[in-house]
Amino acid sequence: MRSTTSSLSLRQRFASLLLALITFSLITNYSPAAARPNVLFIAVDDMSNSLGCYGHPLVKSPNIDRLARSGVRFDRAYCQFPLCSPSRTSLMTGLRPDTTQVYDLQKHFRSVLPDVVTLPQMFMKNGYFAARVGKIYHYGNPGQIGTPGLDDAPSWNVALNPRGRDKDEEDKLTNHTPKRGLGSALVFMKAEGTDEEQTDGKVATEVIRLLESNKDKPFFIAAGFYRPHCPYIAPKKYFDLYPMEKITMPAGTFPEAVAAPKPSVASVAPWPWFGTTETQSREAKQAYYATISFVDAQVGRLLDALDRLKLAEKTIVIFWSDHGYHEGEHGLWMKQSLWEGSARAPLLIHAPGAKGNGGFSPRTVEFVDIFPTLADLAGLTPPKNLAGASLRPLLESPAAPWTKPAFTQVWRGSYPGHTVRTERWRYTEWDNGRQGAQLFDMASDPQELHDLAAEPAHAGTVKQLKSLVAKNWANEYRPSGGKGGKQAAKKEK
Ligand SMILES: [Ca+2]
Repeated sequence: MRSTTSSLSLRQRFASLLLALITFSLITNYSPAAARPNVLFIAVDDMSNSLGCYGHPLVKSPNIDRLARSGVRFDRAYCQFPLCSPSRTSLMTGLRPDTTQVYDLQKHFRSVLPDVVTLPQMFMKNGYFAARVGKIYHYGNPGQIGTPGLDDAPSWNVALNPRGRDKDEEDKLTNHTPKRGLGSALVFMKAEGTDEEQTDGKVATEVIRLLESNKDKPFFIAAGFYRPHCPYIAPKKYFDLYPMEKITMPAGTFPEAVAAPKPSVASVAPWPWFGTTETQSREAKQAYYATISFVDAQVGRLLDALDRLKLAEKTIVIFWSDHGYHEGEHGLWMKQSLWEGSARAPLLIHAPGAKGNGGFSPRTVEFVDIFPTLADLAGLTPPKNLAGASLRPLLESPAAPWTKPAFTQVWRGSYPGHTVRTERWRYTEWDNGRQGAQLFDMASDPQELHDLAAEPAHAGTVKQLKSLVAKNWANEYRPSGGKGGKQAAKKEK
C-alpha cells in the first residue's frame, strides 16, 4: 500500500490534485474571489441624500460617488425609524422596531431579545473576524464619543472608540440654538488641525490598521463615522468648498406644513427651523455640507486602503446612513419625521462581480433588507425570523421586478406615526388615522406639497395603502403607558 502512494511521481500527484480541484470547482461553482468575501460595512450618522451621486448640485462627495459607480446605488432606500438607536438596532438585528421594541435612545435590544444573533455575530459564528471602530450601535453623539456608547459586546471580536480634537474642543463651537444640547442643535465649528486628528479621521485610521492586520482572513469590519451628525465639525478647507452665497434655504411660508397634521411637523420646535433666522440656518447648512465632504474624504481613505491591499475584488462594501435629514424643507431640520427627507437615506452596495454594478435601482428597499442581503452574498444562513429580503436580485439586475414597499415609523407622545412608500406613493397615518393622514404622489409631487389624502379621486389608492399599513403593523408594539414617545423625544446629549 505504502509503495502505491510513494510510487506516484510528484507530477502525477500534482495532476490528480488539480483534477480534484477542478471537479470541486465545477460541482460547487466555487470561485476563490467570491468564496467567503470580506465585508467593509460603512455607517454614517444623520447623512441625507445630499450627495453628488444622488444628483445634489452643490455637495462634493467624490469618494462616495466613486463607491456608487463601482456598485449599485439604491435611489429609494428607507430606514425603519428615523432616529439613531431604533434604526441601527433594526438594521443590525434584521428585525422591525416592533420586534426589537427599541423606539428610544436608552433601551438595549438584549433586554428584550437576549439571544438574538446580530449581523456581525452571524459572520463571527461562521469563522469571520468581526470588528467595529466608532458608532455602529447607538452612541450619544457627541456626548459618548470615546466610550463604548450603547454597544453590543457579543457582536465583535474587537471594538474601538476613538476620540479626537472635535470632541476635546467643544468650547469653541458656535450654537445657533443654545437651548438645545449639542447632539440636537444647529451647532458647528471650523476645526483646527488635520483630518487625522478629528474623531472620524481616527475612525478611518483605525479601520485601515484593522484591514492591514486582518487582510488574510475573512473579515467583517465596520467603520462607524460620527459625522455629519451635529455638531457639524470639519477642518476649514471643507467649509471653503461651500461659499455662503451659494447656500440657500427654501423660500416661502410652508403652507403644506401649516395645513398638515400637527404631528408631522412636531419634530421641530419652535417651528420653523428651531426659531433660527434664515442666515443662521444657512450657516448651519454650510457647516453640514462641509461635514459631509469631510466624512467623504475619510471614506476615500478606506477605499484607497482596499485598493492598496488588493482587497477590492474580494470585499463587499456597503455604505448607509442611519436615516435621512431635513435641511429646511417644510420648515424642518434634522430627523424624526415621516416625510421623505427623513425616512429616505443613502444606500450603496458594491458586491464583487455583481452584474448590476455601476447601475442604480429605483425599487423601494428597506434597511431590514441589509442583513439577509449580506448573508446571501456571503453564502451564510441567516436567522429564520428576519423581516427583510435579500437585495441580491437587484444587485444583479437593479430594475428587476420588486413589489415590496417600504415601511417607516415614529412615535409621538402616546401614539405612533406610520408611513408606507411605494415607488409612486407615500401614505402616512398618525395615531392610526385619528390624528390625520397624508398622501403624496411622489412621481408628480416629489417635494410633498400637495396632500391628496382627502381627495375623493384618490380614495381607492388610500384604501389600498391603508391596508398595507394595517397589515405591517398588525402586531404593533405599544410601550406600556404610552411612554415610548416621551423617551424617544428625549434630547441626545
Ligand atoms: Ca442618526
